[in-house]
Amino acid sequence: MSDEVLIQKIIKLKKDRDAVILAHNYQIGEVQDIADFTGDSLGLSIEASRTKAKVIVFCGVYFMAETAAIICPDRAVIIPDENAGCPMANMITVRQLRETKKRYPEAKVVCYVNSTAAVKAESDICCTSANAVKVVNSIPKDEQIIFIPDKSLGDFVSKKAGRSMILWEGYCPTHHRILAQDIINMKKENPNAVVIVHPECNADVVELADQALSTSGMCKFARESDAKEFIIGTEIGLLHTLQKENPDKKFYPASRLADCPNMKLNTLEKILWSLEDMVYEVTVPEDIRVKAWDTIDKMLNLV
Ligand code: CIZ
Ligand code: SF4
Repeated sequence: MSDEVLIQKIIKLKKDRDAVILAHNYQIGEVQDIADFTGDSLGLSIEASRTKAKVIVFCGVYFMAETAAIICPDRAVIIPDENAGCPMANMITVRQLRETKKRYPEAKVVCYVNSTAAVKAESDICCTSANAVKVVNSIPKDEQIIFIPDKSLGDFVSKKAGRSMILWEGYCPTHHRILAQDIINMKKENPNAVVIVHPECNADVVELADQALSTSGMCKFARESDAKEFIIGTEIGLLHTLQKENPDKKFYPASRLADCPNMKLNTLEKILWSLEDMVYEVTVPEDIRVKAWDTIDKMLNLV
């Protein structure tokens, strides 16, 4: 089936099913182009809660679809490929978190949105890469913080907020593929380009950048900046969004190896199949959903 036929079939079925398609900024271009909304994981879930559609097709990784299921309990949330997990989110289990909390009973747990619903339910407050510094600053200075699961974002926030935290040893394998030497080489080749990287990158990469921003922050920065060229240190799917939104500017990937295989599991064919068969439905048990919602809601009240 050609892409054109696939697209027409998806558009028709989307209407019949009363569905909305959400695509994360790291999805392949064709998937982003067919989506009703593109954005970061939290922005997409909030967008979903505002639409009246009965079905949410979440093109992203599993924790993102879970976040939509937590925020929109009255809709059916489906993910085109149920194997699209996030290795970083899976680097901490509920049992490990409970053990850690026992060792530091007074500490507050700040969990990055890249975490499972069950881990969110065991945490005090959620954060995204766009609001992590604000969330951490909202906790009184004399209180200890356990930051999970991303040690790189944790280290970045710890430096920005000027306080030490207990960091879980998780990381994003895709962002860690971007090396400091890549930034040095790219800067030499493109001396006029502004370097923007994601705080999930290693600290030595972040140190060489002009800006360290979330994906939504990168989109805003690129839109508002007078610069014409940018070196982008994040998952390469974002280049599609940036180029589409700023056709007169140039975007270079810091490393072409920053390609998340999990994000790339969703394809046009799988979107069509998921709408045909209403698979794979993502549900969160109600007791976990309520607790995880509370963790997310505390963040939303702050920002
Ligand atoms: O929250 C998201 O969508 C992620 C994983 C990254 C970002 O910076 O937007
Ligand atoms: Fe997880 Fe990294 Fe892939 Fe995002 S890019 S889904 S954090 S592995």
